[in-house]
Amino acid sequence: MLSLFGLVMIFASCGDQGKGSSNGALSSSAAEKVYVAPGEQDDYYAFLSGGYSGNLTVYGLPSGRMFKEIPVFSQFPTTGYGYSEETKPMLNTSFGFVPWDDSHHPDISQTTGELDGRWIFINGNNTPRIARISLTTFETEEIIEVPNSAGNHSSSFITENTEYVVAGTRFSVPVPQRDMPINEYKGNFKGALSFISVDPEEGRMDLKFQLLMPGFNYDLSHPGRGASHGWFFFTTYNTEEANSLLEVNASQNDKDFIAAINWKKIEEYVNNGGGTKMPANYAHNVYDEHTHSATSTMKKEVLTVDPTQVPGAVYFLPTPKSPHGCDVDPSGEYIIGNGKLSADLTVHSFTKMLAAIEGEKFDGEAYGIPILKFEDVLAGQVKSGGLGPLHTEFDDKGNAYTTFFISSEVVKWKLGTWEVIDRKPTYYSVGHLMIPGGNSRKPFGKYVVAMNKITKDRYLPTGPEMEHSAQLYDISGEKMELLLDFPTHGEPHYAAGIPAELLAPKSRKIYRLDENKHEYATLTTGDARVERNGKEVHIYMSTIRSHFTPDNIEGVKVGDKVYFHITNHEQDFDVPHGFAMIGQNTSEILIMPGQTKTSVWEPKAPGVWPFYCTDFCSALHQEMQGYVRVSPANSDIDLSWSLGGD
Ligand code: K7E
Ligand code: CUA
Repeated sequence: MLSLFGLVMIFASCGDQGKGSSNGALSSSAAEKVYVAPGEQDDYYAFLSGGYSGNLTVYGLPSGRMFKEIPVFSQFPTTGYGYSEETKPMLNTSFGFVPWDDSHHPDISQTTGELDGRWIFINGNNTPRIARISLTTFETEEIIEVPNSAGNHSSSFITENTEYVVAGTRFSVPVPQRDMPINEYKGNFKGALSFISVDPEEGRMDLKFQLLMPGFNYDLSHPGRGASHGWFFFTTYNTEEANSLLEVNASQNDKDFIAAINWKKIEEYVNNGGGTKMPANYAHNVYDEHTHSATSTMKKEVLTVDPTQVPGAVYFLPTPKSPHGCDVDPSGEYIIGNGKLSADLTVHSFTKMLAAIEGEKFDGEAYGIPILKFEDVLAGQVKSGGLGPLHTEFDDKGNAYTTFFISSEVVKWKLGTWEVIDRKPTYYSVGHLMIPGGNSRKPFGKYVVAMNKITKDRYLPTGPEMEHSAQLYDISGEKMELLLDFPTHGEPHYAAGIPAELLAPKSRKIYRLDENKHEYATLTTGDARVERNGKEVHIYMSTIRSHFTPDNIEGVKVGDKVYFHITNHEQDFDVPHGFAMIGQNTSEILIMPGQTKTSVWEPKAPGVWPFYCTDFCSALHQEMQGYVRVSPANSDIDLSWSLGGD
């Protein structure tokens, strides 16, 4: 407690934060602002990345209540995602089945720069992947692997009409991968920035081209918007190209760069036949809502672009002190570099950048890419008084909000005048922050959520590790007001928020049974049956409150591979059934109304083995059970099945 107290004192001493503010939601007015009475609903959805959980969690604002965890890159026994036969292909990669990832940055699809609420994208950092999640079903519909990338961190940000979801590499690596000495990194490794096109109707992703940049670390990125639509901005660090002890060796240069990429120019170049096709091997996994099944296809080629071959497409903007966040304001004019080793924020001007390019006023080049002069592109500097700026978001009134990890605070400042308006402490050590629509032309400036890295004394202790803590501030007034703490799951890095009225009315209630195109669907109970195909046994099973059809099965043998293909005949909202078999080397599955899912079981020993429904679906849920008789491998008992003695 003592050291923590010391920490708080340090935070408080480096600014005027905390002055006159209530420390927490102690006042009744703060309580009223977050109170969502029983039966009432929240105003906003907030989607928080799950970090090392690999998933995405859904919260309501202002209550801070968690509604759902959407499995994305990680197996999830709660629904059977990544365990059911239908969803296993979603986690296929060029490295084989990878049932985990580290997800950082969700971003909601946009039309003309405004949230359209169709999909949300999120990156897998560790085994580079981008996922697309439907915001009607809240299911992961597609995952594309990103070749030639490593630590897919400056991802998954979208352009203002969702033309592209962009995925930049954190680590530069040999491209193509090869066996070479690590200390020959400098000048030889490449940083791939991938532009993945998104089909405007279906949302299908396709890796359109990959820009092979110098071997820096590409940390974060954001799209231009409005006048700067057509450009994309990436922060870099380790422009030193150090390969060891980066905490020292990558902090040598006074300035790293923001890379400004004119993707429209490169798109035109590749549409006219530019670029080099390179052999590759990466997975493209697609889940179909009608077959309720995923397929995985290995892609064998990627179109690469050498930036020096497209004059006028790529420039470097010098940016101090190993910048982390790279944020663009709602107008598209200002590009903010959050130099994490600095106290001040650097704001670049898009208009000045264009003028400097026009005037060809360069300050040398790096690997053939022109470097603009710092003074020529600088719009202003925010003398923040804080330490360790990481990320900036925007409201709809011309204000920006920046998080400071070291001084543990959110600082509100004015775009254009760069003056600091307000600052409030966070508890403790904030990473990203999120304003609904804060990465679009149209932010909804009512709340900001700060996502903190360290929790300490904010909650009852739960052993050595605490869930991370988020904090909700009201930003509708001149001064920010801390309203609420709430725990999060995994490690939320970034988040995306959207008004509830844009999503709630179109949320899917059921899957229609008459649209079920699953290969093994059992559409009527009369279709329920068991078939043998060599050592494979396929059980076509249906469910309705409160039984399985069939529920007694005989003739299965040790050494068989048994597939339970279960179709849920319910057509009511929120009535899934579950399925679990004793000793199964996988998880239970939850089958949504109208859906078919498959669970595999390889019986190990003769006996009579029970299965049951895992989801409390009716008063007689506990009666929802059945048996499979398993006979020795050499038995000659025929397959038979029944329900209620029929
Ligand atoms: Cu700052 Cu991965 Cu966006 Cu975490 S990153 S905080
Ligand atoms: Cu079906 Cu419980």
